[in-house]
Amino acid sequence: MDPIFMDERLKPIYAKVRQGTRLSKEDGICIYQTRDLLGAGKIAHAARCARHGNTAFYVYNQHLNYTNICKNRCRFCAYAKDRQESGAYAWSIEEISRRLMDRIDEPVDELHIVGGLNEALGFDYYMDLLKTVKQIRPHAAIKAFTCVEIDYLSRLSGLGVDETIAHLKEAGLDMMPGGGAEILNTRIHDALFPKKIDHTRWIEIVKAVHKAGITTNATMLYGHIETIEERVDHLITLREIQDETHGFSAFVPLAFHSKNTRMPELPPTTAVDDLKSVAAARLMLDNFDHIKAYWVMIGEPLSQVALSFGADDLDGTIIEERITHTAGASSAKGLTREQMEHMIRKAGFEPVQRDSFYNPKTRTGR
Ligand code: V47
Ligand code: SF4
Repeated sequence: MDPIFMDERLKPIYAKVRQGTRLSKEDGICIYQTRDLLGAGKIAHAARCARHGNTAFYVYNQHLNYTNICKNRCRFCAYAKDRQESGAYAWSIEEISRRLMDRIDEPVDELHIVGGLNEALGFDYYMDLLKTVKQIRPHAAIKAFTCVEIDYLSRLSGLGVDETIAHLKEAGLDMMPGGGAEILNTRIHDALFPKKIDHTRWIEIVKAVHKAGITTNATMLYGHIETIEERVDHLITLREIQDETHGFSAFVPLAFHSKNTRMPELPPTTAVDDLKSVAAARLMLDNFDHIKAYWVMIGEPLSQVALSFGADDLDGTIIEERITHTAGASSAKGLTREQMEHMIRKAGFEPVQRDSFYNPKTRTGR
């Protein structure tokens, strides 16, 4: 039986999704604008279940933010500091080894490594970082650096983008997270992150990374000054890249947190907007397998609900998240495997612990 929609405009969208017809920009805008949140959620849930049934994924991961010193100083970022500011840090390779060794008895499958653009660190530092992490954790995947860092490293090393990626891959880079895209458009770039690479360069780099056989995630930072149309355009741009490269693994909507940023007056995103962002992503990104509800940003309770609005993945255990907590996130800094599984089960789904490439983990050994 077809679901009952309070908003008649959702009926043709549901029909398209059932037939496997691609949604238009207007459909995307409608999903965001509708007052029928549950109707939009039902369509997204149907699309999610068609791909993943009752499964909800999570990964046992550890975040390492090797430096918060960054020359870009994006307006939305609470994490970055200037070198001389109090609280600025850059971890030595020894410090990184220590942090890995501190948790060596835990079954970590993924190391999520990102940092600021710190001009005191040479290209050798990045190579040593990857090699050291691989040596200490040979069986964990290294998910490191955004396209912003790849562009920076290519300039730092004087190597072209392709050669830079090849060196990083050789040193142990397995995949890349989705950060740095923000909203892929010139207006937002110029207003919020003028020193960071723009959307043209981000697209150029992500395509080069995919061509080199490295998969990446994609993100969208929402809830600041962007319009709904700009959000939908962002999703369509990602969909077009995916048609060409098939290199995106998951999409992660990132809810803006304003505390300690240069836009402290902006209110937090609402639960309705967070859920619509998940649903719109699931429905517009018909060529993405995975949509993540990043519990750190939207909180543990809402991420449970998001599993019924199109999300199939809750990201991971994390343990020490810094970027969003510096900007005021009130979620936990990390969760245990038991807590992740409890959250998923209580939301009515079957938890599957995965590796970075969505292969289910068997529970024997590390
Ligand atoms: O690029 C920065 C965002 C990103 C704030 O790929 C902020 O699996 C909210 O990309 N409020 C980094 N967001 C984090 C990221 C990520 C996180 C988890 C999983 C994955 C993945 C990727 O965080 C940045 C920027 O878009 N960010 N400041 C803020 N104040
Ligand atoms: Fe630097 Fe990234 Fe923060 Fe921008 S978002 S200031 S590039 S660390």
